[in-house]
Amino acid sequence: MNLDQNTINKLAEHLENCELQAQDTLKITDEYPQMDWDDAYAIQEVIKQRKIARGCRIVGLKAGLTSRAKMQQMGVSMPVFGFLADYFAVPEGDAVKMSELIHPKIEPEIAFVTKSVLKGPGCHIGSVLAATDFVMPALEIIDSRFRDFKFDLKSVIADNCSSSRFVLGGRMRPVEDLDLRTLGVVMEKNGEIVALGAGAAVLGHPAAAIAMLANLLGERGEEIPAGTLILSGGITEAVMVKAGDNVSLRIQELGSVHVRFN
Ligand code: 0L1
Ligand code: MG
Repeated sequence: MNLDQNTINKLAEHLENCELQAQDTLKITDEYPQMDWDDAYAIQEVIKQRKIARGCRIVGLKAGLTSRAKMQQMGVSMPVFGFLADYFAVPEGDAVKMSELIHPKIEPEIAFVTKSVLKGPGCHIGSVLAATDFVMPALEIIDSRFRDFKFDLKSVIADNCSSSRFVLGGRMRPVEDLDLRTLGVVMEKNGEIVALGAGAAVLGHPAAAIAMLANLLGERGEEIPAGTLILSGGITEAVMVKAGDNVSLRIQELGSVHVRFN
């Protein structure tokens, strides 16, 4: 690690305040070019602990930048991982308040819920499927705190991977009789199709994103407990939203989920 604990705490406080006050900021590697991957995850961890200290519950994990479309959109080359706090959850069909966000985008995802512990190293698609209770459609609303989306991967990780809101809906389906790679995905905004894809867009198989996350946590001696909700990453590019927009996602075999913006 290249940053001391005071700097990590200061950056975590700054980024979290930007999130809570819907204020943008410059990417933090501008001021701290020496920041390394461990520093970035350490800043994210302090943000998580600040939320817990204020009484928030951590309700899940997320993988981000797991599809080629998203990597190309953001000009980056590897997935990132973050956490989901309780107030990120928006009930299906409810409205997201634009006044609480900076410049949100929305993306279609497959959410996993585990039924047994996943612990890396050595996790693979098979171990993830065996540990999965069910999958369901999810819309993730990301809201990078970095001005004009000018960031690099380390700054994104520190910023909890742009996590902001998510919506779950549709059907909870066990994975035994599903091929997640070939499930068709259609996202509509105001009745127009804005994104199309299939599960395989996420690293060849959405469970591969969960395996990567388990292996990354395993390197730190951590595991994914049974009953964990995990967003496996955007299947298509993320789409900008504004007040008045209605977005719906349909995933073959898994049903649909909707959200509004006001
Ligand atoms: O969920 C994600 O794919 C994280 C995206 C992070 C970068 C961005 O804000 O687009
Ligand atoms: Mg995402």
